[in-house]
Amino acid sequence: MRALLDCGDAPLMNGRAHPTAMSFLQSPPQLDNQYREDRLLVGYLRRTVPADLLRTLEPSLDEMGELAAGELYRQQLAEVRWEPRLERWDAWGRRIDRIEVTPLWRRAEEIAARSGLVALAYERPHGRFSRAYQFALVHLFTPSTDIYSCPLAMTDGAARTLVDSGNAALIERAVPHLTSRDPAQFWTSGQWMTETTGGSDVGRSETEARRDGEGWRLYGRKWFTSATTSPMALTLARPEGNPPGGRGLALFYLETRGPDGSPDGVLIERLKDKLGTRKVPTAELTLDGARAVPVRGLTDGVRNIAPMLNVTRTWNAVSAVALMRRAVALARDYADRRSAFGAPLSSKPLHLDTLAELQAQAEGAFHLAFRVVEILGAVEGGEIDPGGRALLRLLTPVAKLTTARQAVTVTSEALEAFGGAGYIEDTGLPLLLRDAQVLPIWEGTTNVLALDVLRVLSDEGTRAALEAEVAHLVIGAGSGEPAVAAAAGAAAVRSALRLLRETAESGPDASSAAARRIALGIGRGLEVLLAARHASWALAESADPRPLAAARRLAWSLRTARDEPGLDETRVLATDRLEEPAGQPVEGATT
Ligand code: MFK
Repeated sequence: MRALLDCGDAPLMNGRAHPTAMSFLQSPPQLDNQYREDRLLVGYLRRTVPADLLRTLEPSLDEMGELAAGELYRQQLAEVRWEPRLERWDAWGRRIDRIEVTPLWRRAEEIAARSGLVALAYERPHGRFSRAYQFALVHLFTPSTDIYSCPLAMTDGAARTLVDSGNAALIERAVPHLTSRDPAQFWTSGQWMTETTGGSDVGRSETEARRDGEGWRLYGRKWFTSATTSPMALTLARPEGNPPGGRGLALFYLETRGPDGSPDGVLIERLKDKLGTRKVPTAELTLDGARAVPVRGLTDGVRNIAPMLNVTRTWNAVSAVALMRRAVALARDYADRRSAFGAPLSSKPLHLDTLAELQAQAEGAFHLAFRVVEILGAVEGGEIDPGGRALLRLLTPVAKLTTARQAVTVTSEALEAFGGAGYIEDTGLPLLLRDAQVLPIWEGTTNVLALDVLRVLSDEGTRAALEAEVAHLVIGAGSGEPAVAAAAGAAAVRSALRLLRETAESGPDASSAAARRIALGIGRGLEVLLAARHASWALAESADPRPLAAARRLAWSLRTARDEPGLDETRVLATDRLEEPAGQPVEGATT
């Protein structure tokens, strides 16, 4: 006790040392540079991006990785209890409807603009690789910025929709802001679709568009509007006299504030009290004569907003992957710091098995999401045939629904890897699960997207494009162990297509009841195929066994492969460390 009292900073209580001075304190998990220590992201970029181009991109990836692990992560933890605030009135009774976002959100906007997190997709400085570069940065940025990826996703979607619409006046007015790298000029966009009638059956929307001289004004109520701080939004409304249903809706552009900065017919009623994404200022709005401009004709609003949905669904998939990666990085670091029953968690076979499973799931999801990103980049550059377009249309909802469900499972399990600490708010860990839980819901629930997949698969050309993709990936996986895993992935996709055929014969009810199994079967099968192809490359390139361990584990989880993962490969995947430097390229692998 004397020694404790002598040591300068031991806290004193009534002359006695505070009990915490003597008791055990667990060190919290830490993050290293999120680019440099992301073996999967680095490997993926090395495999897919030309080496000389990657060398020019790496400094910015490295910088984002450093920010994400350092300053932004520290700020995120410091602000864990902060939330946006709505001020509806000023001191003198004027309606102002201002939302104050958190300091981290303000900082995230600036970093996003300067880093070109939206702009890159439109500047296309690296051709078809621009999308992969953009989403690699997004992958690093997302987990440390409290779902600021939400307004960015909608901004990217709005830019795509406006550019595709051919509406020259709106393109000239808004796109330079949406794609600006200057934070003072940069605008984010809202995507206001959901009304009290629901978020899935959008065709029932009640908002009316009324002519006002040469222009239009909107009247109605929007029930969930994400990130309601944006200066503009794309939204749906039914022009007077139009028929019911999605066809009778039109897509409108509006700006949320008048020239003097006051609310322009857009009233914010309240912020939503949500389970997660609590830093995202989601609001209920009344549109009371908001001035709006039709984007593309006065009908077919749902079809016309679809380009936005497809872009935001891609962001959703990348965000799911990014949250999983963060959860696994923290759990893995913690396994080395946390000792129980006399040894670190990282030495316990069952804990390693859990970590390996999380890593494998995150790895499969990464490949699926980034496959969509690759095809999107190629399609936007006009570099791909109609089969590629069909594949993109199919894989976008497949990736969104598959990765979103995985994100909930992986983040939940990762919290458990911290025991009780994972359940305590100011560790910052519960945020991962609560934020992940929105991913299967917004931008179309799992079931709504599964039905979309079913619709797309009714096209023979799309089914042929999927078969071609499977065949291409099987070849890419080469021979040996990667080929065995790839065969399991191919079998899963084909079995989903068989289920589609069989249920179609029994009628529409049977196929729609099976839609989720079909869509997830395709998603999980493709994840294995993509992971197997990457494994084959990694073995050939550097004899790195980790991607193969992930592919084999994913294949095993499809239950089409018979042999269980071995303990050695469990260890290597769980710790994501190679004890020995990589050896010789492995026979049977491809480059
Ligand atoms: C963190 C990253 C992500 C952040 C995002 C954050 C923002 C979140 C905010 C939101 O959640 S905004 C709300 C998102 N809402 C949705 O995603 C709606 C979900 N519901 C659906 O997707 C429904 O299936 C749908 C609204 C499309 C159903 O409406 P309808 O009126 O029954 O439309 P229908 O008949 O299915 O489709 C109309 C046309 O659009 C058809 O073409 P045709 O007119 O030529 O026949 C469809 O083929 C076409 N279409 C539908 N979805 C499409 C599409 N075309 C291309 N791509 C799609 N995805």
